[in-house]
Amino acid sequence: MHVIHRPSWALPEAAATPEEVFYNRRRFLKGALAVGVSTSAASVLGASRALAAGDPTAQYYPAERNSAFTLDRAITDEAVSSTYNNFYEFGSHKRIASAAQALKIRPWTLTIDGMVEKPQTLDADTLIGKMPLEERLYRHRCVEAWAMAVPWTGFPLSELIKMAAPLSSARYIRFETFEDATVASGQRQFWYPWPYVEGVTMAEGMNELALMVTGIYGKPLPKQFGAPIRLVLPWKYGFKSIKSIVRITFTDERPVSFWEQIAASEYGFWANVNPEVPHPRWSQATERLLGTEETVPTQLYNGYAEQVAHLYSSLKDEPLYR
Ligand SMILES: Nc1nc2c(c(=O)[nH]1)N[C@H]1C(S)=C(S)[C@@H](COP(=O)(O)O)O[C@H]1N2
Ligand SMILES: [Mo]
Repeated sequence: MHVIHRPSWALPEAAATPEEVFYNRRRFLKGALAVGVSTSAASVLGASRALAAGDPTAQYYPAERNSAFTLDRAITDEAVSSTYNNFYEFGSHKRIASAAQALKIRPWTLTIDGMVEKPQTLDADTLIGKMPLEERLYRHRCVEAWAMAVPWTGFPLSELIKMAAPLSSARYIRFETFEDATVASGQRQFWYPWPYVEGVTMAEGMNELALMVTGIYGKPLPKQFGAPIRLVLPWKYGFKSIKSIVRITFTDERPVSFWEQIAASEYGFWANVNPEVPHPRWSQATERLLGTEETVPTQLYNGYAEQVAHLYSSLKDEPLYR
């Protein structure tokens, strides 16, 4: 097989060019608007548009794309990715988008607690307004061997960590999803260990790739993608990228995730993508690109080895790839 030594994320991304042009054009139009009318009139316009949509964060989109993150494949069609989602709170199948609209995302509070100097409870809209939003093109690889590539908008998890000021005793970050069986019918399936929980080490959380996501396709995050705020860890299997977060806890105990509680031998804590380590019930060598007929080889750390492999060099005895 032909081996490309440059990491694939650094390859020029011909396939995404039409999207790039589209976003740049929208930014240009926004700029033109600001020049054409006075600043205050422009901000009033922006505010009223956001108000019309009932979303005070709408004014922040589209955010500037960070060109450091490129792809080796086309961006997945929004119509495909927004109707094929894993979000077990709304059902154990992929067609949960309409059921997820029942989720009430405003007001939404996010609690930061545990081993931190600054425990706090934040309003999600306020947090989003404070953070440096940017757009990044990331691959996403589900453990079920389907994959997509999307433009997420968000801010580095490291910014939130700095804001929380963790104590030196904190070793892990535990994330928890909302729990409300009156809107999320999946949570009436009592055999699942609700709420959905995930976790990372402090070093993983500080890695530049770890992104707190608030938007996608240049817009605020639709509910089925995990509004109003979720985590995205592109080098790990998708189940680590927990949606609709309400609590972030700094701890010295390794969190036991939702899927680890269900089947620890199949879904572990680390869950780094590796084509050579099969899932106990299927191969991870290739992946199916959503919205296409294509199957492509899976890449070590989902193509992000250059940024994350060093995190694991002293952990060789751990089951890093499931
Ligand atoms: N709270 C919560 N987060 C979740 C899930 C879930 O069921 N509940 N599914 C995970 C899985 S398995 C995947 S592949 C991704 C899917 O994200 P997407 O629907 O935005 O593609 O979300 C992850 N985050
Ligand atoms: Mo997944």
